Amino acid sequence: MNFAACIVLSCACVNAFASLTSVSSLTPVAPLPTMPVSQAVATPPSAGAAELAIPKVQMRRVWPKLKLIRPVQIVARPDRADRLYVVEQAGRVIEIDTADPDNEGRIVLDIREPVFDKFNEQGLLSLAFHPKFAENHFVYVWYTAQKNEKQSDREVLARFTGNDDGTIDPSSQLILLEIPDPAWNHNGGTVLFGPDGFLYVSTGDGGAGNDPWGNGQNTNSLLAAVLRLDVDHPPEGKMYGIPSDNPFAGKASSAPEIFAYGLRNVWRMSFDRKTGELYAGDVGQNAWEEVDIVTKGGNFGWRCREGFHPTEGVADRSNADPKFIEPITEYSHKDGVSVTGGYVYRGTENPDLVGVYLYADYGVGTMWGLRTAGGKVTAGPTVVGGKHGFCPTSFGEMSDGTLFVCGTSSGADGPGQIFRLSAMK
Ligand SMILES: [Ca+2]
Ligand SMILES: [Ca+2]
Repeated sequence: MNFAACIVLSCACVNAFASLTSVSSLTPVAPLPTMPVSQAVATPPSAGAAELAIPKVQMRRVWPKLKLIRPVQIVARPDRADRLYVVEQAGRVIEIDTADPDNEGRIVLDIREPVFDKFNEQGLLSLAFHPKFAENHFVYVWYTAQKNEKQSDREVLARFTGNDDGTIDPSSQLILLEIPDPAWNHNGGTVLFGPDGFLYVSTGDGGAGNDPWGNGQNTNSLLAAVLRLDVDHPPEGKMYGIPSDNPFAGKASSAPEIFAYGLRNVWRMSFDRKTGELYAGDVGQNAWEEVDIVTKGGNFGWRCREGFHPTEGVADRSNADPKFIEPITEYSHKDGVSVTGGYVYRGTENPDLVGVYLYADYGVGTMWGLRTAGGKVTAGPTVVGGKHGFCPTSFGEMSDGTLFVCGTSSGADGPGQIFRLSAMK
């Protein structure tokens, strides 16, 4: 690993790179592509062209008085339509009063200890509110922790409990799961609840390059996977339950927590609130960034496959088994370096945008849109916009479907910013 290269790469490596030298020549402020990225999967639209059009997207800066340091996620508080929580990578959570355009935010959680964020992809990476947060005040977080005298470096899933005033008690931590982590990079990760009420976690393949530990195709490993846990019904002596229809539930040969695997480093994933489909941006290695619709029991190909291609430099890449589920789309490292998965727009203010899945590249700031039906792309992907010099770390969705994107300007350590997204008129 080349940590020095990572620091020099001020923008282009928060969530991505096994082989930093291969991307060190990329500048995070490369011009946005003006043409749609060529794709192998676009199916001719069968409905009317107007219906399937993908509008350009406008980004409007909101809450400019917030002083955010490396914001990595925006999450809507389920019991308050006027509150968003922003996750900072170092381990703080900032609450925004969305009704106040001059809001300066309020720190509602600070767990910079025990979070360990020495290297670029480490830190507090994700937060999810329990669907019944109004009743139980539970939030779930995913972070990296440093080794101590008893434990190795690890990825941690923990629950914290909030107070009536919206703050979250840092002393309320209950650790649900710890996964030993062999390298500083590829730590996932998103935590979120599905429409089924289960908690989904993307873990990352552990790190280094070419998945040297073979976690991607090892169904005994919790790494390189999306896990699905029943946090509401832990059996006696356990921290969580296993949904009975998890693909490996009750099978001794594999980890019952796994929902899907063969995923290199799903940094951001989301459910389409209409269809229930789980969209994931799986960060590529040196060549291809991909978007997947993650299905139960699916094997998404890593480390044998990168995008629609055999992984360069991997000996077992010829093992391109039909069991591998290909992405729904990809883009090459000519057009970006690290995919930030987004959301399908389901708001009401932008009718032209309804049904469009938006995603972006962290390194170059380009934003794309596409439509799908039946798990296949039916329109796009097409470049819908983005912002030159802005590094989008995450999209966020309010309860009414309004979408935001957060990230940093002028590199990973530049000022944190939030933009509201709308269809260009
Ligand atoms: Ca790791
Ligand atoms: Ca794949």
